Amino acid sequence: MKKVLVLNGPNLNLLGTREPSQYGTATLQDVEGMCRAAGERLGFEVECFQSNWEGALIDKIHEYGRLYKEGAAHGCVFNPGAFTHTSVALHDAIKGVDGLPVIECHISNVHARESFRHHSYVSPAAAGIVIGFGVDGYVLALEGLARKC
Ligand code: CA2
Repeated sequence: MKKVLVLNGPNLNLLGTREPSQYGTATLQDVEGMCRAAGERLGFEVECFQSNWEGALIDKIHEYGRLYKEGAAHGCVFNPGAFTHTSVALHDAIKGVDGLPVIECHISNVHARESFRHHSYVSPAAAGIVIGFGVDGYVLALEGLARKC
């Protein structure tokens, strides 16, 4: 069974504990459970990883780039958190793994928020983008990846 990485960036470990009007009440553990259940339905083995460190996210993308080349991974659903708006390094990491489909996912509609959230360094490197569907967006992104088989 091919692997799919559900990757979450900075502060997403706080999901469900604060700002429920923006991000809802589901915790990261709830989201990861939803993703694993969707993976079972779609025929993927879902691995979940969250880090507040940019380099750890980059290392994980590189690992999945290697797995993708070996035919052992199908893609990645990635919520880069605030690094979305700052990180050329994440853009380069996704471009650098060459081929691994990365679906960028945001819980909130970033375009309806502050202007500094309107630009994404990740979007030009992403295979698809899911924005503003709350935590259901992770499942929608996994379904999108399944259709890219
Ligand atoms: O809407 C999204 O998914 C974001 O990626 C979330 C990031 C934000 O910086 C992006 O602009 C949009 C923030 C994640 C922080 O999550 C928290 C959740 C609960 C309490 C505090 C932070």
